[in-house]
Amino acid sequence: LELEQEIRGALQRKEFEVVYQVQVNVSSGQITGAEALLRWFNPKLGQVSPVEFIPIAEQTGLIVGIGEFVLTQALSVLANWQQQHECALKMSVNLSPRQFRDTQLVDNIHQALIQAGVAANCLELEITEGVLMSGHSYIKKALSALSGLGIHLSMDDFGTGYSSLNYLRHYPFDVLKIDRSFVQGITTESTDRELVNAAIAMAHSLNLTVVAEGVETPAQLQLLKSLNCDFAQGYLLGKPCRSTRLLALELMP
Ligand code: G
Ligand code: G
Ligand code: MN
Ligand code: NA
Repeated sequence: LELEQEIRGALQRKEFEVVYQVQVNVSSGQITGAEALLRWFNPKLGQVSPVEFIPIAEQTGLIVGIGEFVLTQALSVLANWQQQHECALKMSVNLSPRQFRDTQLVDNIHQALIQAGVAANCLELEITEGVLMSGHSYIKKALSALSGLGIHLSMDDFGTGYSSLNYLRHYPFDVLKIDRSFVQGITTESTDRELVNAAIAMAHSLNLTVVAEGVETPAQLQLLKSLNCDFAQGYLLGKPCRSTRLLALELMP
């Protein structure tokens, strides 16, 4: 309850910040985009992890305002980043289930793109199985509408859920993000390596691109390259950083 009270005022007090973790083309090593990740620093509670406060923000509906904040920040940073490099860099933003109950979600995202002057196909929305699990028809409608605008949809944490394959059949995904728990094991566990290999092959046969999450070692990156993984993200390539740092990065390795 204390957490809920603090979340209520956090937007007004400007305690939220968005940080950015780069995504890299595995074969060229070039930075192609970033994932926006929310951070909260509260004077009383200190740094609070999204794992702790996002579920509460979801239950209370506060995630709607917070989500709008993240999207606005991320698109504004993306516009600057693209202008600076004169190239179509991409931005990934996480969406949580409760945000889909907002009937204005699709309109708001569309307006935010126009406001920022960013092309729809440079925005990627990361969806977890939790979003799809309810099977509500309005979720399917919203995802189709977002896809129709040209926005890319990415299945986050792939491999950890119960029926990710079934969701790939029924929703217009463009990107598959392999969960870092699989990536961690690829150089030591042959099972993990084979699962990642199969996931990449399957994704490619469905015309999806693949992002490997949580890449921490050069050996993991090398192996992902041999498996034809398209993009990688993780501490090896860059920890989440502030926008000022992101804008100062060289894109080429
Ligand atoms: O970066 P970090 O390890 O703190 O992220 C923890 C979890 O919080 C991840 O699962 C991530 O997807 C989620 N998360 C981070 N930022 C956002 C956000 O802006 N919106 C939502 N819905 N989830 C986020
Ligand atoms: O669940 P999602 O993939 O949206 O969230 C990404 C989470 O993973 C964030 O909390 C981010 O800080 C964390 N993360 C990013 N790169 C790495 C990594 O290389 N290793 C580990 N252990 N965590 C990472
Ligand atoms: Mn994510
Ligand atoms: Na993930």
